[in-house]
Amino acid sequence: MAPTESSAEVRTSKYSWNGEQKQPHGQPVQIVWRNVVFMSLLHLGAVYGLVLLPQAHIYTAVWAILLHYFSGVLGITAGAHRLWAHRTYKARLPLRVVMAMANSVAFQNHIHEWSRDHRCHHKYSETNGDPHNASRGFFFSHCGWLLVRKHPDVIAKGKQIDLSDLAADPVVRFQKRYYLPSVLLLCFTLPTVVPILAWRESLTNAFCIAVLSRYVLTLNATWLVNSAAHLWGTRPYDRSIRPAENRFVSSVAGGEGWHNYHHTFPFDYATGELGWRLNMTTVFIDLMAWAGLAYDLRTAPPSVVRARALRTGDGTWGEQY
Ligand code: ST9
Ligand code: ZN
Ligand code: ZN
Repeated sequence: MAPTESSAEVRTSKYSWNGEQKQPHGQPVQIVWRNVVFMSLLHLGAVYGLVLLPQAHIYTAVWAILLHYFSGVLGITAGAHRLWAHRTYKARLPLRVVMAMANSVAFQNHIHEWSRDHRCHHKYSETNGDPHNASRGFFFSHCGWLLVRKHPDVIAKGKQIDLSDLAADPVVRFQKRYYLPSVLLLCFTLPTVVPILAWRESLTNAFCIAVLSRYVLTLNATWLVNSAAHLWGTRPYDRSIRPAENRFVSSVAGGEGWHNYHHTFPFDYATGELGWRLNMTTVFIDLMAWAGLAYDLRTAPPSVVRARALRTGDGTWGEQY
């Protein structure tokens, strides 16, 4: 049943759970029940996978962790985020192909859609044009935005964003065209079949641990960047914006929790100024550059970072060293 305007108002409270008043979005919330059911079942299945863990083969757990990092670091942070959404460096064809495959393992929308929404997030941050507008609270920015129809501003503003570079990349076009089959094969089928054939794992263990628990782990690590790292932490580079430096999020999200830095210097491939510290993705990109597969890495000069921190930061710059 489609929710009415008044029922939507009952559902949306005036305050975020950190006590800040939310920005009015002036729209009835239209819940997409298919997504609510899918996400709920997925999370229940993921918990069941954790229950099965003690009786599973140790290799199944190792396999799930490997898939988590492969999809999270290559597919999302180094791939969709730092390469395709922000163009912070360039990558040669073989690396782009592997990262596009890893992106399908992550099943977080294809690269074109992910990058489009992420460019909206940066350009219209914390307004109705931001798909996961954190001024609407923790839950909305974490995963609630995937359970409701988008605010019309997201679509209207998003249409003004230049996506020609994505349309020109044959790897992005191919992955978009064959997205569903690639997800069925790389996110669901192969992760289940490998443990069954290679170390005789049971179908239930393989599917629940290497698919459901692993997928939900990567999703929540990613979502924390949009929720927790937009709420909690210091703001050494720009105190006027919500994104913050969040050590916990950086440790679980491959280095993406240095979010005040990232929103201030979005062109920087390292998304932080602490080098390899809690930043596995920077380690990966540096290794790829060393191997000649990544090049033209862009960074913010230290003098510019320092000047900006002294001018607009909250006074905590330097404390992170
Ligand atoms: C997921 C994404 O989880 C997560 C993104 C996170 C970002 C994090 C960033 C920081 C990086 C951190 C990385 C950490 C990694 C950790 C690693 C650990 C080691 N502009 O969308 P529709 C138009 S996905 C312009 O259906 P509705 C467009 O024409 C999870 N236009 O809107 C579109 O048609 P098309 C799995 C736009 O109907 C049309 O509108 N996936 C824009 O309101 C309709 O679009 C899901 O759960 C725009 N921005 O539905 C799927 N947007 O696409 C969830 C739309 O054909 N999605 N248009 O061009 C849905 O079901 C729906 O999108 C909806 C909205 C229900 C949410
Ligand atoms: Zn970004
Ligand atoms: Zn952000």
